[in-house]
Amino acid sequence: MDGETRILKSVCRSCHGGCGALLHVRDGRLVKIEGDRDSPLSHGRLCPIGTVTVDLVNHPDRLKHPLRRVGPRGAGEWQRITWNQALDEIAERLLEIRSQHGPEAIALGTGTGRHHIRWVSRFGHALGTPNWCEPGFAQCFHPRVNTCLLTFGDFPVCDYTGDTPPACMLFWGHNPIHSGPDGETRFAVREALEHNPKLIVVDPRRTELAARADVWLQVRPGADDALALAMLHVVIGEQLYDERFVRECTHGFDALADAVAACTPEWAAPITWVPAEKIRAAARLFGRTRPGMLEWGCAIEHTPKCIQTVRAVSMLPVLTGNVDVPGGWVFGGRGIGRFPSLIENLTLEVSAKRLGADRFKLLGGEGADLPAAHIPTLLQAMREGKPYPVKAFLVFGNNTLSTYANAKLVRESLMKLDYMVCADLFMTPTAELADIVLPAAAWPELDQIVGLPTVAANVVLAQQKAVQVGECKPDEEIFVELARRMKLAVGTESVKEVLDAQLASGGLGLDFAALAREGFKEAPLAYRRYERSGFRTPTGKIELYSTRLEQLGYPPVPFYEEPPESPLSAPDVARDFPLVLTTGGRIPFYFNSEHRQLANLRRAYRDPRAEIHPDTAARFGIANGDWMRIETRRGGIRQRARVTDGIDPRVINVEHGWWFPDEPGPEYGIWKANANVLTDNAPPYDPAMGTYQLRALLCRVAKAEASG
Ligand SMILES: Nc1nc2c(c(=O)[nH]1)N[C@H]1C(S)=C(S)[C@@H](COP(=O)(O)OP(=O)(O)OC[C@H]3O[C@@H](n4cnc5c(=O)[nH]c(N)nc54)[C@H](O)[C@@H]3O)O[C@H]1N2
Ligand SMILES: Nc1nc2c(c(=O)[nH]1)N[C@H]1C(S)=C(S)[C@@H](COP(=O)(O)OP(=O)(O)OC[C@H]3O[C@@H](n4cnc5c(=O)[nH]c(N)nc54)[C@H](O)[C@@H]3O)O[C@H]1N2
Ligand code: SF4
Ligand SMILES: [Mo]
Repeated sequence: MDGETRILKSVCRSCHGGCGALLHVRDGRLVKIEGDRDSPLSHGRLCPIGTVTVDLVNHPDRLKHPLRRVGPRGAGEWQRITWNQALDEIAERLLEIRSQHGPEAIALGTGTGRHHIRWVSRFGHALGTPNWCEPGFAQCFHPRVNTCLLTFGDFPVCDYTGDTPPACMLFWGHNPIHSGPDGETRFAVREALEHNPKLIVVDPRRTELAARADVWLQVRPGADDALALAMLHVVIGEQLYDERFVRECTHGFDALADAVAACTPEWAAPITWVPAEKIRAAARLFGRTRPGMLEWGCAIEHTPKCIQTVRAVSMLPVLTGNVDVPGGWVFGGRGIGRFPSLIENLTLEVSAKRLGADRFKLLGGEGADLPAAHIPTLLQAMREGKPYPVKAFLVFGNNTLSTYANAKLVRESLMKLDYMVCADLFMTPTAELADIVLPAAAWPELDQIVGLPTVAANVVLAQQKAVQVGECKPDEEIFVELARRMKLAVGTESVKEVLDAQLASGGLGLDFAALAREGFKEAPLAYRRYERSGFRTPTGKIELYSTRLEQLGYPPVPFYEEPPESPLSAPDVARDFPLVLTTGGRIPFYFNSEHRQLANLRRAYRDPRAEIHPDTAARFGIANGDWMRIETRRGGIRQRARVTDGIDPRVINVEHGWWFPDEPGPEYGIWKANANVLTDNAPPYDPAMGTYQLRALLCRVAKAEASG
């Protein structure tokens, strides 16, 4: 009715998502958002990004209808077309490329934790290609997930929804106060902090958490493995471990004890830049204060030794018996059910063609939970046609030029494609390289089920369509329509049918319409399930010595290895690039490369900032707020100097995700401040996961002449 306001319960997905949201709709328009106090996860709170959802949805620059390129690729000349024209053309071109070059010549890309992420690989599997990718996959969360599935048989998360708060919290390469990382985690962390637990923070920067920590370990970027091994050395050497839990529930304790025998805090100090007594203090505090939680983040997944670092860090809660106990690490209940990934549609022969699968078995092969292609190998296939040509790339929700390592080489690779499609909310420097651009629906414009893997492991929520904007379509629907037009044998069911089937297999006893009415449903959380059923690993125990990794051909026990471009491993490079670079620490106003269009957020946080110590700044004549040039062997960018003694004089931290939608297209300033001009996608990679170098690199700085 005209003028009447409807309020719909939904779930914010402006980041990975999870915060309960009430969407106010009047005359078919989103007019207000507020936090849903009934939400079991966020209790009515929203972060700055969630708060401006109305501006996001109604932004004048939203893509509102499909576009076809008319000029040369990347020239920024576009013509409006209808959905029918766009979908018919895409279907036809994909069928053509598939029949000429094989289905594996079509690759799909997406972004982190999107509502539609699993639909991207599903559509790929339906059309017969094993090549889909996501820039965080080898570097974000999945290394932790895949490693834990192999060595714990499940993925442990922090117990925030139970009755027992943690007595000790260890934050490792993770700043959830800013990052979430599954939105509502930031609020759960704050609630846990109200109980005044002991705090240990491993971070090269003095974050808000580090500032209030009992022990702050200011680690050299990329030296986390040495630090974790030294802490394990102390926990074992000083018998701070839970003897019963270790004996009954773990496999390979003696092998681990042997591996860390030489890793004394004195050995680790010069490697990690953390004094030995601090390493001891942290290990003792974590060993003696129960229950303890580990909150870990993507910082340990941004170097090529990611899996061994993840393994080493994960053993701290294990040895101290903080697994599957109230207030510790728990295994969430599952209510969301199995997503029909259609992976069974790929024959073994086709799966074996997944780029990188032969080498990186935890990313793309038999050790992977949801196998994905290796990005540097995929880009090489685009550029050089080796090991076989990749001709088409369909990007559903990723700003490839911004978030893939070595952005200049990424552009060169994309320019070699025969056919590129981009679905996004806004025109981006990446979408400008496409043949067809599709207007995607934002989260308040679609139905989905939300069952996040961290805090919300035992909660399933409904995201509901509140409004329609222009001709925007949910990504899920685009896939269904393409599958139908291509006359694929599978993947043609409606979105509603898939959501209902997924809920049915989760066993909560309700379909999507019922979930949407109720808002959310909690599955019961049980502790110490292992006492009845053991762990789902070959030995039935948590594998400190991993039999599965050994079987896959990877080292079964963690060890220390220098990052490839560090002052210790590459002293020749360090002569010209003497500072250690880390990138990407999250800021609360933007999600990766997004939201720079939103005036309210830009007012709060106008420019990119790079952190530098006052001594280093003085050495190069840089003052707080100056534009500073940061260079690596790959290239140079500018960010504004944030001069702070919260960072080591030898370290520089740059923000990632920056481009400037307010500057002229088709580049929108993508080369000015983009952290990934600095990063590297060349080998070496993590041998199991294919991870490349986003952090722990070498750089130099200088004062920049003008803002540019
Ligand atoms: N507001 C907001 N929220 C986000 C995102 C966003 O862009 N904005 N991004 C989302 C995504 S994709 C992810 S993966 C998560 C990431 O969120 P987190 O996992 O919290 O990761 P970061 O904030 O990138 O880095 C965490 C901390 O690691 C530190 N660090 C840097 N290098 C190293 C190192 O070598 N070792 C150690 N131990 N620490 C290091 C940084 O200083 C930073 O404080 O956040 C998600 N949530
Ligand atoms: N140097 C450096 N690089 C990094 C990182 C770092 O720390 N340092 N972090 C890495 C990590 S952990 C990650 S996860 C990746 C993140 O990489 P991505 O998750 O791919 O993030 P973006 O590249 O910002 O792409 C998101 C795009 O999706 C669009 N979008 C938003 N919602 C929708 C939707 O519903 N549908 C569609 N079709 N589009 C939508 C947005 O407008 C935006 O253009 O970046 C990685 N890159
Ligand atoms: S934390 Fe994420 S889910 Fe929560 S309000 Fe912010 S953007 Fe939305
Ligand atoms: Mo990520």
